[in-house]
Parts: sequence; C-alpha cells; structure tokens
Amino acid sequence: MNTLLTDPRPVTEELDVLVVGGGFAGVHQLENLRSRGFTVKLYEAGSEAGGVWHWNQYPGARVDTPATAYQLSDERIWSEWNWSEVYPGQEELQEYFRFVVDKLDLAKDMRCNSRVVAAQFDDNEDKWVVETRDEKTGETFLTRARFLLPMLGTGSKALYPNIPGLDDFKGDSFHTSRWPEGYDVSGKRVAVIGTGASGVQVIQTIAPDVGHMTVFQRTPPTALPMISPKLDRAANDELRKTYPERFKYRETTFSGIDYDVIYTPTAEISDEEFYATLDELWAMGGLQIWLGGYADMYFNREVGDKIYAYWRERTLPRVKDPKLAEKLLPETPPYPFGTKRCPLEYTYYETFNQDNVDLVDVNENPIEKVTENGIVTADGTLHEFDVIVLATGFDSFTGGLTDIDIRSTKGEKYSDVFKNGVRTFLGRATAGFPNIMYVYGPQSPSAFCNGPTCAELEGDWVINAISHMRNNNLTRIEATPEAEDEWQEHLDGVASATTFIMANSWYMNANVPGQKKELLAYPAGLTMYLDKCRESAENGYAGFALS
Ligand code: N01
Repeated sequence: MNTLLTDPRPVTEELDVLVVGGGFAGVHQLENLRSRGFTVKLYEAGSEAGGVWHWNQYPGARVDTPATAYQLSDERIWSEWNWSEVYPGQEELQEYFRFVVDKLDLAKDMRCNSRVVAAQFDDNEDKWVVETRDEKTGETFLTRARFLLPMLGTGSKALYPNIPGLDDFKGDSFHTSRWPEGYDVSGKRVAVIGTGASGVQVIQTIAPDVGHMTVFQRTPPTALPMISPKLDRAANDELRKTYPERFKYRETTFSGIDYDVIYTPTAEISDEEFYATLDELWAMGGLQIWLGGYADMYFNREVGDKIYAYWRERTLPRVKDPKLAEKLLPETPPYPFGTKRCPLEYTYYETFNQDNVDLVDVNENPIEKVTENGIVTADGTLHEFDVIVLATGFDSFTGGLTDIDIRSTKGEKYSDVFKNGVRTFLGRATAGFPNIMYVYGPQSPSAFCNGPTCAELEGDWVINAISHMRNNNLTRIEATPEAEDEWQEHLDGVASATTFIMANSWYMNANVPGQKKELLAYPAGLTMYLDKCRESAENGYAGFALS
C-alpha cells in the first residue's frame, strides 16, 4: 500500500482538477475547465500533446476516420486549420495538436514529460494526492487535486506478446507505438508480428524498402481500401462551410462520425438493392461499408457473411498466389464481418506478391521462441532477422488505468477491482474511486466512437458534473455499486444480441491474457449512450452518490 497521504514531501501543486493525458480528451478538458474558472493542469508523459498521434510514429501511421469528422469542433481551430488530405498522416496530426496548443494557449497549463505514477484519495479532504515522475530527471513530486481525470484513451498501454526469449534478441525489437524516431528498415530483414490496423499500415509502408519481411499472422484482417483525396486551400474553405452542420450531425450517428449506419432491415430489401448499396459504399472507400453499412451485420451473422464474401471477391484478385490468398482472405470468414476492426490499406494485399515478403500463419506454425538471431517456429525453422516489429496492439480499455498505482478508498488497485471483469457506471466512473471520471473509458462507446466526438460530448458531461458540484458546494461524486450492476445488465443485454461476442477481438478484451473476455465498448450506439448520460444528469446525477 502506498503512503501518499502521510508522505512528508511538500505538495507542488494544489488544483481543482488534474487532467492526465494530452490527447483529444485531455486537451478538451483543460481548455473548457479552465474557461469555467477551475484551477486545472494537464500532465502528459510524452514530450508534447497528441496522445496516440504523439506515440505512434511508425511508418505509414495515418488516421482512418475522415478529417472532416476527426477534429475538434472549436471554431477557433477549424476556422484556420487546413487539412492536406481526407485521411491525414501522423505527422500532420502532430502538427494539428501543436496548432491547437498554440491557438488555445494551453502550454502554460501543461506539464509534459510528466508521468502520473500513483494516487491515493484523502477521505477527509475529498482530494486526490497524486505522485508524478518527471520523465527527464526521474524526480517525483506530489500534486493535490479535488478531481483526477485520467484521459488515457485506448492506446496508451502497449501490449507485448508473451513469447519466450524476446529479451534475448540481439537485433532491434520494438512495439509499433514505440517506433524509434527516424528508425530506417531499408535493406533489413524484418519480422512483423500482428496484422491489425497498425500492422497493416506498417507492413504496406515498409515493404518497398525492406531487404526481406516475414509477417506473422494470427488472424487475417478484413482490410478496406483507403481513398484519400488531396485537399487544397479552396477545398478546405468549402469544407469549412459544412463543418458546423457536420459537427451537429456527428452527435446523432452511431459512431460519432459524419456518416451513419443504414438501419433498414436487410430482410426488407431485395438482394439487388443490398448489393447495389454495397457497390455505392465500396466506391466511396474507407470504412463506409462497415461503419456506414447495414446495421444488421452487427446482429445477424448471415448478413455479415454476405458482406465478407463481397469484400473477398473484390480483394482476392490482388493476391497472385492462391495458397497465400487463402491465408489472407480465407473463403470461410474467420469471424463475423465487422466484429474486428477493419483496417484501411492502399497496397497491403499486393505487398504479399513481392518475392521478399513471406507470411507465416501462426495457427498452423506457432512461434515457439525468440533467440539471439531471430524467431523459431514450431516446424523447427529459425527465421533470422535484424529487427522484430511488434504490431501486437494494446491493453486498450484498462491498461492505462491499471498502469498507475491508483488506490480505491478501500486500498484496492484497479486491477483488483476489475479482476472478475470491469465495473463502471456509464463507463464514466467506478465505485471506490470518488472524484475520478473517465472519458472514452471502458464500457463507454470508446472504440466504437470517433475520438474527438466522444472527447467533446462525454467530456462536456464531466465538465458539467464538476461545475454542478462547485455550484452546490459538493466535494465528492462516486458511482454506486447498484448503478454499476444496472449498467452491466444493460450492457450484457445489448451485447448478447450482437455478433461482437463471437469474435476474439480487442473490443471483447480477448487480446489481453488473464483478463475477462467481455465487450468493453458500449454497443448500442452513441445516441443511446448520450441519452443515458443525460438521464442521469437531469435526475441529479442518478447512479452517483454526491456529497
Ligand atoms: O492492434 P490490434 P493495432 N502472436 O489489437 C496480433 C487503433 N488504430 O495496434 O487478431 C501473434 O488491432 C493480433 O492477432 P489477433 C484502431 O482502433 C487506429 O493494430 O488478436 N499475433 C492482431 O493481428 C485499432 O483497432 C489506426 O488474433 C499477435 C495484432 O497483433 C487499434 O488502434 C491505426 C499476438 C494486434 O492488432 C489497435 O490496432 C492503428 C501474438 N502473441 C491503430 N498478439 C488508425 O486510425 C497479438 N497479435 C489508422
């Protein structure tokens, strides 16, 4: 048990609110709490704001939500910022964050290179005592804040595979989200483990430069073609006229983007109409056929299988070797279409036509161990490499929280409280952790919702709750166990009707060994979720104990 409450060190900062994390959610909190007169600071472990766009510097990192929706709705930003294309790359998003920080004058209230490592609640004061480490000097310091807002997103905790010998490798090895700045793979023998959205982007991008590449695939992705028109100043000016309407509209869609799923039951339409619609969606490119497709796919496996077959028919001709094609795009869908995230790609499938690119299906030929020189597979082959890239994803929903030694009022860690499954009310807060509220947290729409949309809409709920407390001289807000039970029941009810539960996806938390397999992204859509949040607030924050 940490002893921050009796720690003799002086408190460096005394705050109303400590925001942790400088992605979209954290930045929105900082600016809007500050403008309401709260004393607030944002601590960020990285050297600047940007969240995933700061950390994920692997070659080919690119957003796959159109920039028209993937941005803040603050007019001071969009009235001046110009996007260079519909799906901007990582560096452009980093520039965007620099622009936001500059425009809103955020830097003076941010502490970068500052990693929050522990927190304990002072029951007498209703305040969190927080320990933070300066990442440059290693020094630690204490902060006291009424509210602690961990705005950690779903990509802050890299997930490393449990492969024996990984530390023995003498070459270079790193996770995609820790790609060393400027690291060049030209001419090198490269292994990539993992074929999710990060794997697909890095594989297709480095393929022209590598000496040799072996891709270790566990589950084939259903990657969709990205079409990213360039945007000049005039195009940006035209788009600007549409932004206010788009931002309003994105609050009403299933995923918080500026297009929506099709709610028409597929049983009520002809096959002709079904496929004509798929043709239209396919022509648009991007995630349209998935997040803008027939909602039935999420409830009816047969519909998902039809879309899978449609996707496969269009993608199959791009892979020359039929055996390889069957690995990359098996005839039998490996999971219901849409229940695992569809990555976006340009040349992913053509990459495997290169003579210097191999695929190892780890289901058939598992990775046994890593040695000094490479990877040994079950068939006894030593695959020699200069570099091993771990595109193995994230401990997405709770990894950020469990990484910090935050103690509940009973002295428990999040990992203790979540050991039999995640507990939250509204994906917003957990009993035993007063005055902590999440945005984009587990059991909120999170992975199913466009980041900036939820950062703002969920974020505003938090800001309003904190303002409500100030206005009513309240100092403590805490989710009740009864509300958590009800939320769980609601989630289970919706989840059990969906095909998501049929997949071993990170949405199902199935990627993290030892954690409960459960759907941790709210599956009933953003609008229903916002209604539930509103209902609580309008009823005096029902589901929370306030004092
Ligand atoms: O991670 P993932 P990601 N041995 O978990 C495999 C967002 N994102 O970083 O599918 C072998 O999706 C694993 O296999 P399986 C986006 O929301 C956005 O790619 O679990 N393989 C899978 O293939 C995305 O969904 C953008 O069977 C192992 C891969 O590693 C989320 O981040 C770009 C393994 C992990 O895929 C995460 O994407 C990138 C093992 N031991 C990411 N362990 C854009 O906006 C794991 N795998 C563009």
